Amino acid sequence: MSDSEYEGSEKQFKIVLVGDPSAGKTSICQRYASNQFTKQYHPTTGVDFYLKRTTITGTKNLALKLWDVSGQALSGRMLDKYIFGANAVMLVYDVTNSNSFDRLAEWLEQSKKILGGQEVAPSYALVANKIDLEHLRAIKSDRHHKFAQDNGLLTYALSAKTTEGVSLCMQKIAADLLGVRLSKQEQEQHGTVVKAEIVHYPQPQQLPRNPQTGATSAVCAVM
Ligand code: G3D
Ligand code: MG
Repeated sequence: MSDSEYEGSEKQFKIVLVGDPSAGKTSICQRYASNQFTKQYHPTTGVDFYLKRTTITGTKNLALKLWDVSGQALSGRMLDKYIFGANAVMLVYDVTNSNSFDRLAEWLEQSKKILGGQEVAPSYALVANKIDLEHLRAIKSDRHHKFAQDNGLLTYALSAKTTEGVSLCMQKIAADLLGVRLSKQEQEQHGTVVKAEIVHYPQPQQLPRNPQTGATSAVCAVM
């Protein structure tokens, strides 16, 4: 069997998400496959599966099978079974958690060991999740890009919470597997515009004006 299967006119790809617990792998799968985001955190045990049907360049029908691997699997015995036959591996980390980034070297090494003998080499993607938490960012983008460059990885940054970048990332990975480029229109279609929240700040109080100096003054009570 080749690296990807045809079922009718539909092409299927196996995409495996790996990375430390809490990096957001399940959230990315749920966001992409069913446009949901839950704040309830249930650690994945073993592996969960998601299926997303999509099209690329308007004509190619794709079934993306997402394998959401438990963060605990790195030290388990089943990792090779989960990763075997993958067309793409997404190395997911949480931008606010430097441990989750540091451990990707090990995830990458294990994945390469398992997939090394494959006829068609899989693609590897470095995925920075939780970019909505910019104020808590622990991994600067230059570290991200250096790791990607050193290891020949595709790179993405996204937020499963706000949806930013999720669909575009998955479509680009799929396009890469097909050996095509997304059209500008597709890039725009899958690039989410994140609406900024409107914050209503309290209006400054009308303070009494000192009739002699013209200055405003406020009374501060120290309790
Ligand atoms: P995992 O599957 O990699 O173990 P999960 O990670 O998808 O279960 O997510 C772990 C926690 O991170 C969850 O929160 C989840 O809501 C949160 N999370 C996932 N993606 C994002 C994101 O893009 N932005 C933010 N702010 N949070 C995210 P809890 O609170 O349940 O631990
Ligand atoms: Mg999970």
